[in-house]
Amino acid sequence: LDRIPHPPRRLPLLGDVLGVDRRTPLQDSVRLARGLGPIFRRKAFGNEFVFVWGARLVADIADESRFAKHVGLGVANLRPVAGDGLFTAYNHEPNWQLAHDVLAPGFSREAMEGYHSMMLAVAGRLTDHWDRELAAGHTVDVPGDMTKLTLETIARTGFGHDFGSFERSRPHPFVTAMVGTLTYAQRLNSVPSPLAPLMLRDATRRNAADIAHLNRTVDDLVRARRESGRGDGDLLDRMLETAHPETGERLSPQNVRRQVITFLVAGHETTSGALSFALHYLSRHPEIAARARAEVDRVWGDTPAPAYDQVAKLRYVRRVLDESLRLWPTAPAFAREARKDTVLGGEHPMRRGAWALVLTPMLHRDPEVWGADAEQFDPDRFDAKAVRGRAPHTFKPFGTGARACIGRQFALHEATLVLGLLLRRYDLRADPGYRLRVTERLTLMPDGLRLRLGRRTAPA
Ligand code: MNH
Repeated sequence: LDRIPHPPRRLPLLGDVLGVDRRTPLQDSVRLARGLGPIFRRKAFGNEFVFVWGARLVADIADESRFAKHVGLGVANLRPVAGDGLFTAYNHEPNWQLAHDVLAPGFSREAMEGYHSMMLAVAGRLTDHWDRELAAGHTVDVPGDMTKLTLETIARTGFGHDFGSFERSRPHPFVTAMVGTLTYAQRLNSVPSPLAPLMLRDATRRNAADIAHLNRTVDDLVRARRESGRGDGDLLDRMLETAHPETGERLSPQNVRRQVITFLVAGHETTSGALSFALHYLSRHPEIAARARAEVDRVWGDTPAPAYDQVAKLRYVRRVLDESLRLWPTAPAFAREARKDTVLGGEHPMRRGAWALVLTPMLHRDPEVWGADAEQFDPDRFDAKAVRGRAPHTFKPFGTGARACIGRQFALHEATLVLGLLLRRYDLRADPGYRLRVTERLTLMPDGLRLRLGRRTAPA
């Protein structure tokens, strides 16, 4: 451990808390990483965290025979919300494998094809809303509207539920409660744990109310389904009706509640951020937007409702999305623990159970992989030839290994479809005064991003 660099000025009890901002722990770590190199330590209130981001070390820590997911920090802080749901389950908890096996078919190609028309319908609500804003001469609230879109998409496709987000002027109370629990979980990391009950008394009370609200929403939704019968084999049907193919076991009611919360939260917040960052970059790079739109016109023609297969054919739009997730992976870190005593990168001994955080935004900017212009937005980094030339484990927005994101294809399909529809319909105009600011609540989101829309100018 002694050989791992850390910030120079340490305070006796507090650790490396100088110059940090409780609201931006991730961006502070990125700043520190630039000075300290591919592996470093940060100490806060007696806890010491190890971060790795150098491509060589990350490739090693991705080795599933020696390392596995670690449920720590932000993820562990969500246990009171999501319990042994898929995202927050410990590796050894039997409900992880059970839920994984029962729910994985809900993300197969066939299942995705089944969600497509609902995704299209939700996107139609968004464009109706944007058409009205455009006609009224208003700018649009990008993160707010992307959150409405992605919440409605996961709620309808997964659970047959309609939150009515686009009919509301304020965020749905479910979203407010969710943002509350995510923000609280992040704050817990920056408070000395023995003092947390004292320092966060009001916040803790609010958090309990937020969790109660999430539970109530989900219980209502499950009750409605039990009364109305089946939902065409959606995720909720699988949770309620499907037995494990080998053991015949089913999810318990308590576990179903945790899975529903997990999917409603994990299934929209990060996709919303990814879409928002992509729209920001498209508005800043008109030449890239023009190229993407030309592809949409070529592949989709003027069909009002692109088919499932026509989405994956938007190769360049997909590269825009990948490049946005490279610079701002909206789930910006994941933790790995040693499964046995081992040596990381041939240099750093780790005992069984020792863990480190992978700092994805820095991995995605490692100049040895991405070059000296790694800060530049350039979707061509993801053309087929460039991808083939890159080492494995250098692009990890969806985590790694057995515990990697189960919703990856879902998110990519949804986001590519929506970007295609928006590019085809609008000119996206940046506010020249806007500087990208990123808010953190475990996930990342561009703060205060608004765009001015134009009716698209004549087709190419
Ligand atoms: Mn998702 C796990 C990122 C969209 C449901 N997701 C992860 C992990 C990352 C991640 C990183 C691994 C975390 C860890 O190792 O601790 N997820 C994303 C991003 C997007 C995303 C960047 C969108 C862009 N995720 C989605 C969607 C869904 C979803 C959409 C559901 C419909 N994700 C999950 C679940 C897990 C997960 C569930 C936990 C999987 C497991 O541990 O088995």
